[in-house]
Amino acid sequence: MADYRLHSFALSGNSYKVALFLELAGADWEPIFVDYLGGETHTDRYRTEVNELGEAPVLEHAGLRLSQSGVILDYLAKTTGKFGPRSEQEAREIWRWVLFDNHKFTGYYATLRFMVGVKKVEEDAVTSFLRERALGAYRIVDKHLRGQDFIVGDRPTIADFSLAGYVFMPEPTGIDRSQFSGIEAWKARLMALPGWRHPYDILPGPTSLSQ
Ligand SMILES: N[C@@H](CCC(=O)N[C@@H](CS)C(=O)NCC(=O)O)C(=O)O
Repeated sequence: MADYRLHSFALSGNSYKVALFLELAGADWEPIFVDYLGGETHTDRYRTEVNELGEAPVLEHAGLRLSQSGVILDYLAKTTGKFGPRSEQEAREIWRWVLFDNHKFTGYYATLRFMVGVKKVEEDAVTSFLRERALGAYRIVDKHLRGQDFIVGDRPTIADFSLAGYVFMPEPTGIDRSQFSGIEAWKARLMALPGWRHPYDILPGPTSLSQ
């Protein structure tokens, strides 16, 4: 059995945040497929035995079972000594961006992408609201990244991996991401890191509803 076991699935950018860390850290890890599209996260078994929050990712390591990608990334940075803060000030900065990511940058974009890009629902007030909110978050991150190479400090940290959850996902959302030059350049820097892999190459399961 691998050192790290990640309950995850390919369509889940939140799972990718953790998988990307594990790949870049060269960790011994294996994915455990969560059949989200088949309703697994709604089952009593999943909520009792895997995660009472009914979500992926969940990381199993050294007898612990952890959920919430931000908490998992913090745990991994602390226990491996990689991609973490170098000071209290940096630790606060990392949490500031991870929380902004969970609430807005990933939060709105991931929901929009699932509805429009994966489920292909008709455009309505909800998709329009989500797109505006996602665009607002993208503008903020783009401006930040036009001023510096990585989210916090001058090197990749877990803050970058959190914000990177959905930026490589290919599904159309009605947002032209090429307009965000700061984010595009940052994505290229992440892709150049030794060990970088695309989410659909490292996480199990379908990448569309028709698979
Ligand atoms: N803030 C959480 C979000 C996790 C999340 O929403 N995961 C999705 C998959 S990407 C999920 O499992 N959703 C199940 C549901 O909402 O029913 C994190 O960062 O781990």
